[in-house]
Amino acid sequence: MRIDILTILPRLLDGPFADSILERAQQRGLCEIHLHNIRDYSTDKHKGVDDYQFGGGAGMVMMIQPIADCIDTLRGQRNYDEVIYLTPDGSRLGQHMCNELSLKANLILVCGHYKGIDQRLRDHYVTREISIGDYVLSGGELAAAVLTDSIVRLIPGVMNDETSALTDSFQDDLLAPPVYTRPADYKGWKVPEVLTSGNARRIEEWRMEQAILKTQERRPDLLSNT
Ligand code: 6GU
Repeated sequence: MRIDILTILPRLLDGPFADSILERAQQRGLCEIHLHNIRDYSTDKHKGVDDYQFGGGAGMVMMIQPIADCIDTLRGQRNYDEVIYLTPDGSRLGQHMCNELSLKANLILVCGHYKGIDQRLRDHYVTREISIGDYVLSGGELAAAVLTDSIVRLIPGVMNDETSALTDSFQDDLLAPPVYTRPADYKGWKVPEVLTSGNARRIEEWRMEQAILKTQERRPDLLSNT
């Protein structure tokens, strides 16, 4: 998978992809993440990327030209499955969308700032608009980092234990059950007996029961999804 991220603040995204699972995914050749500074594509004499909005009002709008030229350049090099615009008014990201996007080959992510990007980009270039939740961030970069992490970790071979993505919270519309490690007794706080029983069937049943209980208690909305 290849992900191209368009941003006016590429440094904001240097950190998130340089460590851990995202670093390993790139080292293993399972994904490539390319950052593009939108300003580099500005044909404006001052390298401007934003301007006042038509009709007046506070807040700048990101101009169509630099972003359109950057996308055109990339599209001239390969086919893209989606051009995704990260925006609080997009469809809300969930595990099902992550699963779907993890099967794509080439994605463009566009990060907005200020009042957002010129609507004509959304009408003519963007194929999908995604929000990562009902709150407002100061720009799309952190949302792009969240989206990238959530999909890259699902690419086969990225996670060391191939089955562990399957037992994540949300993967089956259930929250994950409690987990424990050594010691089995810490200052009298004991690990549930079933987990040390060695009885695989009982352990599986206990985990499922705990997942359902936790989901009923914390996120009953997930149970009514199906
Ligand atoms: Cl994708 N962008 C911004 N700026 N804020 C957000 C968001 C995206 N998703 C939730 N809040």
